[in-house]
Amino acid sequence: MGQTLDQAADVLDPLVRGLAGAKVAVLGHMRPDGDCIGSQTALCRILTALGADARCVNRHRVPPNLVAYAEGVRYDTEEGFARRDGEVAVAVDCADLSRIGSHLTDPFGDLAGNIDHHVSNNGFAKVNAVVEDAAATCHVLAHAARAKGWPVDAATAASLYLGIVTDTGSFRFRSTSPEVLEVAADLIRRGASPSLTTERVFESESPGKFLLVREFLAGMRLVEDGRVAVGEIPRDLYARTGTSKEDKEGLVDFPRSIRGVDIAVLLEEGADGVKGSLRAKNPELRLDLLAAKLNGGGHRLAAGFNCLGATLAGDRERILAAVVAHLRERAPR
Ligand SMILES: [Mn+2]
Repeated sequence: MGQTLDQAADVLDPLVRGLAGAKVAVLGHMRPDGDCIGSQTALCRILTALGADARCVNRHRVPPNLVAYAEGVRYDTEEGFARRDGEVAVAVDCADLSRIGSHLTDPFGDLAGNIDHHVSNNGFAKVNAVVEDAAATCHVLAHAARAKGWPVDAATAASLYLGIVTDTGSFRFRSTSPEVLEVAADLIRRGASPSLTTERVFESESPGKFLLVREFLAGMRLVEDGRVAVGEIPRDLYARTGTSKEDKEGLVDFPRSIRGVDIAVLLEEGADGVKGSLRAKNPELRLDLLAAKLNGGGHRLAAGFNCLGATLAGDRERILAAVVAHLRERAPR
């Protein structure tokens, strides 16, 4: 799957306009991030403005620092979820159906749409708009909105801007192209606020987050001659610091930011296993392929995996060995 932004807009325009009058569930991935919430709420508003009866549905709630972006939009979680009569579903920012959860996807059968930018997306819906080169799913949507004249009010612009800011690391990552900045400029003209976004998203941390970061940094270590940096979230850390999984956002940037580190690894231990986040600066390292070896997927520079039944004590060395072997294979020194 690989479309350009223009091709995606051409495919999306008849889908989005064709949903006027229909009941639509805009599905996002579990544990939603800024791009997921941004694209869910933006598409929901656009569909509503075009005459659809749309709502957002996600396994998990809106993270507290992103609640403002869902204001005025119906957002339902898995609890008590039921498909409405005749309702169709469109997925945003989901590499595959498992990221949404079968409880939410099964009632729909085939999904009507799939809007995404993950390189591993296999095109699971009837209409697929997957732009691997896009900086964010919100980038795909913002480009289509501009190209096709979809209604974008200030709240929609703020949501689209949110996804672009978070997925580009505040316009720092490789995906930050002139085109991304032009789309972002257009969203600011339509009412998105860079300073308000920063304040809401990056400067609204809980006091517990500070304790979490302190412990996370204390446990960080370098392996493979400093080419791999690893940080861990042991099973009891959230409880000890009064935080939750939602506070994990941004932690992986610490190992990523060290000079000489090729691959940053965040290992999070939960009741059902160890989840991993991978980050790199060189796309040749193909973290999507590394994650696939560990039951995961994602992008070349940012990927994740899930080792079911694993523990940090029992499996960290095995996981790190896989990371190191991949690094040596892709970029020997
Ligand atoms: Mn995304």
